[in-house]
Amino acid sequence: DGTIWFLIIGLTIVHGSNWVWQCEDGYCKRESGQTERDGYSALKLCQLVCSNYLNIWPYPTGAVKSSKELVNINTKSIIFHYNGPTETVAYLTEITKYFEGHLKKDEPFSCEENLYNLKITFTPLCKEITSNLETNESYTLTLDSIGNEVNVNIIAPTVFGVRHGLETLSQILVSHNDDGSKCLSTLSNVQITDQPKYPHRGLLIDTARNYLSVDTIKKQIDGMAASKLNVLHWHLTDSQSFPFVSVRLPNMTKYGAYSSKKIYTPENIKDLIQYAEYRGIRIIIEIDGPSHAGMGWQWGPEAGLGDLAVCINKQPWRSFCVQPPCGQLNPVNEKLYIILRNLYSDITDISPDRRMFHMGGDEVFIPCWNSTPEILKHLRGKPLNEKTYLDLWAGYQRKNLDAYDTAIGHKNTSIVVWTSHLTQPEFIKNYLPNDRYIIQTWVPESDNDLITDLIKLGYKLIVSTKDRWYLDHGFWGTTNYYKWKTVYENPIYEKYTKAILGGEVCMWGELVDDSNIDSRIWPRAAAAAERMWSDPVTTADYAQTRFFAHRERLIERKISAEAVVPQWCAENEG
Ligand code: CP6
Repeated sequence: DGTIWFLIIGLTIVHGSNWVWQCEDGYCKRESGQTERDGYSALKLCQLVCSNYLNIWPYPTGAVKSSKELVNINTKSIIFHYNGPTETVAYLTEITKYFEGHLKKDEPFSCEENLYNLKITFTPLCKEITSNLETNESYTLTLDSIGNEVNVNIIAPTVFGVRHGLETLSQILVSHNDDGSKCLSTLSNVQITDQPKYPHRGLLIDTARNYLSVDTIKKQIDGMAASKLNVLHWHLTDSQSFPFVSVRLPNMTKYGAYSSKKIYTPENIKDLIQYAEYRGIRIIIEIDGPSHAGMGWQWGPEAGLGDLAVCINKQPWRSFCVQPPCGQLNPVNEKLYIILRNLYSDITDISPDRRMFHMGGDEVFIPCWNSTPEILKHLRGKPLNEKTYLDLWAGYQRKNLDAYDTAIGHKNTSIVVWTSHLTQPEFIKNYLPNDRYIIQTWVPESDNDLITDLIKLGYKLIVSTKDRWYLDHGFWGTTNYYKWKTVYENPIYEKYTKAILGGEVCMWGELVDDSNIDSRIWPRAAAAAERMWSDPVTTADYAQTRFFAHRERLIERKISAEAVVPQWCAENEG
């Protein structure tokens, strides 16, 4: 017995052997009087027909048009056509591989009737295969059914747009098996135009508080790709550990890594950069300093270089840093800048063409420097006030930037720093040129003024609203039904100007490692992804049906996204 589709104008009913869903006002409901509870997977199919945005997450910003008619795909007959510059073929071949993985063809489809062959044509117009802030990520997707063929055309300026289009396609190909025969279905006609509102849509991971395996990082990249996030901000080092293997400075991991296995070699990092690029994601590395640096930096004296970092493991910075051991780089040791240059040369060897680099700059604790004899000696004759320490810090930052530019051989990299004392509006313009620096804000939502002041001063911003987009906060607070809504409703659109490049949700690593990071990040990071891609004017309530479906999609892709409601709600409120 196959599945029968009833199509009535204005009311769509999706029928299987034991279940009936009907679409009313954009929502799928169980047909009244039905007592059989089984049939959850068919809900997806009803929602594809019923939901305004075809259950796509994040929802497209351009037109979405579709028929209400479902067709079944012959999974044994999926063909790809590459219709663009030869430089793009390798990239496109790679994206088709994981697209086919998402279809789970290894679990055989038993659907046999009225099968359509699927032909997918990719047309990227440009040959570039690396992305940056200017990359055009738009695409158009058209799907038509003719005879026994479903023809999909994805046309885009870049392979990155094509990839987004293929991601969208994978979201409107729904596999379901409630009536005993597993089918892959889609709509008979679809037209979508789409492009993101913000060019920088990021997730921060922190591999210094707790080590994350390469596979765990790849899993986060998979979740990002599913949600059209495009920047992985890798907070690679911090006070607690230094897992980055510097070829020029092997002491960094010898002293800094948690173990000889908890490290990232240049090969690991190159592999991750490539893996991410094939998923539309650029990796931005952060080496935090002058604060948030401790373990890994202890070997200066023994090498005759003096103290590279100070205050390591000292009171009262133990309590300030929440966890020991702490430390700060020693700005008055000129050898420090040679070490930094070598570190940057290693990073350049790994990724020579990167356009953005993160230098941290957060949470410098003046009393650390203010109690270090070597630094006090250096400042002799100057008043020991805030201005003097900010000048010292700014001097560090200037030499740090020089070290970086020397290592990479040009001055074209955009440098990101966190908001800090140094980025206060009254100081920043003297210290950080706005054509070199991008500021990442982590102030709470209530601190609008800082954001508008920085924009007035000509800075470009990345927004990480602390009380909404710090994913560890949701954990410190109570678990509740609104966790994802808090993330979703971050109103960055209210401040939308060309100065806001986008944002990042942050997964600080103190309380996560391989064992629990998936569920701490997902599906909430996807809520932020829709904010940054679509910038919806509607509240989370309007998105929840699709959000629950996206969470299921992440689970299907083996990302352990946490439950956001009882299944009952997904069945009855959606
Ligand atoms: N680590 C680093 C952190 C934080 C920052 N930088 C942080 C600070 C306050 C909160 C959460 C995280 N753990 N390097 C600040 C940017 Cl509430």
